[in-house]
Amino acid sequence: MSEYFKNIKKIQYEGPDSKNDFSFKFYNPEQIVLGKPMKEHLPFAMAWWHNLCNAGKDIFGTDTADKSFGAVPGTMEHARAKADAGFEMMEKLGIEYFCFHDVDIAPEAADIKETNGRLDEISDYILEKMDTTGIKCMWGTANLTNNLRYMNGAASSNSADVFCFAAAQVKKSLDLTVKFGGKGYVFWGGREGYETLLNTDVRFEQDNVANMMRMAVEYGKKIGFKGDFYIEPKPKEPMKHQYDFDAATAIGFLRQYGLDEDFKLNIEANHATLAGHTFQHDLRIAAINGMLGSIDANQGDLFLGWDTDHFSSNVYETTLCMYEVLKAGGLTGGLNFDAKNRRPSYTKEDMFLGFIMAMDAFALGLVNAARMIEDGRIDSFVKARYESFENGIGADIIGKKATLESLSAYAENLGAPELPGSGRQEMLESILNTIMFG
Ligand code: XUL
Ligand code: CO
Repeated sequence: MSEYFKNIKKIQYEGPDSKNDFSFKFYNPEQIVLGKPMKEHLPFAMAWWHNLCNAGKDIFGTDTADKSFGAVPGTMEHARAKADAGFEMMEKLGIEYFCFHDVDIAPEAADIKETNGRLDEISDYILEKMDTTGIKCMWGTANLTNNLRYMNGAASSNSADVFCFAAAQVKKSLDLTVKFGGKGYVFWGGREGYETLLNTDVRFEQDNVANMMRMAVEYGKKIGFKGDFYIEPKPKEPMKHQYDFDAATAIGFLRQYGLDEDFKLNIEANHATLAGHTFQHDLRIAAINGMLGSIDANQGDLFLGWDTDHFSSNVYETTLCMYEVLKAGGLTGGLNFDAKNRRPSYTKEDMFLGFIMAMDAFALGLVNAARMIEDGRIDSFVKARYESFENGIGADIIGKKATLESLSAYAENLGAPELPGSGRQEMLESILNTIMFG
């Protein structure tokens, strides 16, 4: 087995004064934050698809990066070379998990039986590498978007045969996830949505998406899957409208179909911003509903209307993300870098530099979030803001002792209410800046 990244050694923590680009400035895996090592707060994962498959193609131009890893693309030799390169990178970066789609790890054949044979073969190979390195699987999923047959959706397709193919891929991907001891299984509804309501029965399609998920839960139980199922919300792209629009929509869907006990959410930063929310908003909505399971850690470009999957560099975003994670008591999954280099950053070195930058950005975010919690000013401001509900009429409302009549009588006696108190947004933003840079 050859070494692909020969000129890159294991990436070490050297601190913020280091001028070595191939070192961590802030990610110090053993540093204790709120009582436990940074690496336990930040279970990072490598996304097989972006890191080992995507080579920079866009609709106006071809690949810029060489992801052949010395083999002919589309062959099983290439599949093994990708695994070798991926494990070498994870080891050198100190990344302990990976996430994968079925088609990322072995090339799809024309016949699904043959594809499954290839998946058996490559998963044996990957399992051996997991054993020797200690690297684990965070989550698996099925790619139900690329193949032509999914042009009208997979579980939401108008074709029963296509639904069956999707089911077969979900089954195999769950088998692989269990084989790898994965912590979770993701449903990202890539083409589960519509282009026009003129040809779409939304009720029918949503029922069928839930049908597929219910079957996955049942099959998971049969084969001993102990992890979480996750929905990864996204509002659009590739479809004009996708059914799992955002966290709130996905939670409503799961509750409607009685799937909320078996599913949590995998929140992706760039998907939240495409839905017109902040990353923190979708994390908070998932968290307050007990459904914050895992995170696709990336960043979007707010000037563009599509999923750009940048490596995260925005420390405000990583700080507020880690603030939500810490307050939620952690994740059942982790932080999967569903991120890719920009097209002109096409070298092997760039592959490492993207991860180094993003791992540092999350380390900074973690430290800042811990400081926000230890500082306590933001938390106590929020608590004090609602203190009129702690006793008197407010407590009656919370305790469900009030009625519209009793509240109306109270209001009549009140004269004019006091104004509700300043929101102090600027003061709070200043506190945040002081915590981050003080
Ligand atoms: C697509 C996306 C996917 C999922 C897994 O926008 O985020 O890569 O994370 O299918
Ligand atoms: Co994603």
